[in-house]
Amino acid sequence: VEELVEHVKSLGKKGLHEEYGLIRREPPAGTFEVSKAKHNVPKNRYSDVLCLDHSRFILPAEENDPSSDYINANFVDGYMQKYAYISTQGPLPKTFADFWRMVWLSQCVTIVMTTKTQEKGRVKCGQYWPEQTGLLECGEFIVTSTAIEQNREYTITTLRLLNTNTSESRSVQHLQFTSWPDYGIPPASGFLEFILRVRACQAENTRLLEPSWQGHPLGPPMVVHCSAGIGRTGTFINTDISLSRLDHIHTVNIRETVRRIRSQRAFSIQMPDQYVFCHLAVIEYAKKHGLLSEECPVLEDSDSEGF
Ligand code: PTR
Ligand code: PTR
Repeated sequence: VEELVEHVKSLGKKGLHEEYGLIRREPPAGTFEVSKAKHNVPKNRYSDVLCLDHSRFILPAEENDPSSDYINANFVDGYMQKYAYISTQGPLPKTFADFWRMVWLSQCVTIVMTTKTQEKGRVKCGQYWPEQTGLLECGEFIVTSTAIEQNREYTITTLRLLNTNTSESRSVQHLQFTSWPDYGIPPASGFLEFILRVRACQAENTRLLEPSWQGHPLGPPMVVHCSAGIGRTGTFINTDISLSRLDHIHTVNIRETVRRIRSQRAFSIQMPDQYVFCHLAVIEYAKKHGLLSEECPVLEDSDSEGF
């Protein structure tokens, strides 16, 4: 961590923005052909946020509709864990059923949402789950909300997902972080608390899964989304990976982690300040866990404005 602090101190906010600029200039790590196919275009929330072919989540195509295998979602590896996350856009009404098919097929038990459904009067994500205790039908699934825990910066909803084709049902936890502005950065301490809650839910829900998961204590992929599934989602995943790495081998490499995430979910981390925030969140965590002294200054006051 000391190295990270030195790096942040020596580059300052401006230098980190430049470092991020270099990462952004690298060409994408593959093609976007399936995203661009005519019948799939309406399934993308943003025409400029497409998903890489090589890492996309492929749904089983329905007979007589080959395009039904597409959803704007990519697998992203975690710290020492392949397929730890599925990084995706905020579902559109016409993709709600596809989203729930993906959750079902991936055996996901934890959904992380880092946006509100509306911000500044604009729709950022569809209401694809029942918000209050209630019920929502999406394709072959019936989603029931059974409990809600409301906190200042996040809300946890317990959902029951019923597959009407097989009559099986599963419990899924939905964790929504509600204090993150689009294109902005969240309050670091609230965000860290949120990540710890997400991890606890994932661990607990994995324990409740069939014995087949017992050799995989980290569990099935977590589905993570915001509006486009790149800015806030990328920042969440980067922070989660960096904290795991810090816990295990006491080092982080944010630049390389961001590059690796982008090689699987293109355009991840959307704003220069989100890149700076990835550093500050790790430093905040290190301070909280006694790996750094609380007083250790990192950015100049003028630099840390807004953090
Ligand atoms: N075309 C959109 C835009 O220009 O705003 C794409 C976009 C939207 C990109 C939101 C990133 C966004 O943020 P996030 O990934 O955090 O939802
Ligand atoms: N609305 C986003 C923007 O204009 O910043 C859309 C976008 C997202 C554009 C990613 C380009 C992007 O690619 P890169 O991150 O490689 O510049």
